[in-house]
Amino acid sequence: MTADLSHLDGEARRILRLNDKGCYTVPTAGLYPYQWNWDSAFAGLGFACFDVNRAWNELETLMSGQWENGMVPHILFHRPDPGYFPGADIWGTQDAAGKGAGRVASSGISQPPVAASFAWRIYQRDPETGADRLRRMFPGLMAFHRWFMAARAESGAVAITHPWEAGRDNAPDWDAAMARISPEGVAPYTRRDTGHVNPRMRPTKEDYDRYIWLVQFGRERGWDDAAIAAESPFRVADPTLTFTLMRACRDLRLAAGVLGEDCAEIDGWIARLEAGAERLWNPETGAYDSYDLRSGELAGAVSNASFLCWWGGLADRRSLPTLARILDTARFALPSFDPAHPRFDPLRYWRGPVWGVMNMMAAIGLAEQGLSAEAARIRADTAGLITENGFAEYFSPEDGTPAGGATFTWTAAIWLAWAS
Ligand code: 9WN
Repeated sequence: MTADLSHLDGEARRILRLNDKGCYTVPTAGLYPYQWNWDSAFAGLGFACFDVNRAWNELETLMSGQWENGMVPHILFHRPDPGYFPGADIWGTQDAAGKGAGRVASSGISQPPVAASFAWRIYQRDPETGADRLRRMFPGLMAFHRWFMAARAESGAVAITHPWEAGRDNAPDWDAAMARISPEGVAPYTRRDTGHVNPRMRPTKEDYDRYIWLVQFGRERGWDDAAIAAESPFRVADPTLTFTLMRACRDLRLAAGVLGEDCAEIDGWIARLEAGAERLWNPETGAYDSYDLRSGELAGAVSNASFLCWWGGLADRRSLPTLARILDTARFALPSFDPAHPRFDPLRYWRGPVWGVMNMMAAIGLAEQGLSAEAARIRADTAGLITENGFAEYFSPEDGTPAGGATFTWTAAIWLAWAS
């Protein structure tokens, strides 16, 4: 007999409403009091399950923060809040080269571009009323992808200029690149995150010193993409950005089809990304990896982003044995880092814990490639983690311990849209 989990649907809707600030949603109150880029797109996907109009509003507010150069920032600081560090004053983007006048205060980097993918899904829920909203959003989404291809995809794969850009802040993927930074000249600062959640579950001080050093580095260059690309010691091609952009381009292409728009430019991006992704293939780990553009080395990191290749649309089975090994080792799939690696840490953020949003993308991609057993396992584990432990930010892959923030928007969203 299947258990009745409908009360969890109600709880998930309640969490989305709780974190709803009117026309945007915060990831969770306290710890993350602003609008984050990919969290917001997931929120839209969740809202689409019961309020399609609100879903479009979410994405429209996100796109309202788009810079003149096409970038959609990773944080929009709609209202100042002392509970989060670093705030708008530290990012100092008001005079940024690519921003344009009169824009909402924001960070100076982006995040995994899932917006087009979820706009497409929201549209599919209600094509009749959605066509108009999709049409109005289409040019902004095109500009966003064009910016990524021009500003971050010089290797074919998509690079991050800051660990926060991958959305996987302290993943071991960046350890070598981060170790090259000596964080001298970082102005004194006080972290706020460790006042909200157990420091054991967060990045270390060594990480934070470098995060802030990189923010200062970008600010000193007026957030000029070319200067940062030329001069920064940190530039790593990343599977999260590469595969989410690849997928978002495919979804944007579908949107272009129904809107009667030309697809040639998008086709060119997809071809470049497919060729570039090969640079991320690591034959030694048998999985997609991160590639340090400064040292020319692969990180040797098997992460949950490694398994976004199918979400990206690649019909590539080379990493299936590695996925099988990970699924055999982890009690709960998918850990964000290989449990067999000495750097695995079941509770420290992106160095081990399970993240529902990554699971959703990995499992949908697997199912689309006909790999239904793996997809079902990841979905069942995600549903079990939420059912047993609530709508936490992330979970231990060893025993399901809920970690990070509670009443988390994107966990509620993926429950409604996929896991339930
Ligand atoms: C920095 C909001 C965000 C997510 C990221 C996650 C975490 C921020 C932080 O929270 O990052 O952007 O301060 O820790 O790593 O993926 O978008 O939920």
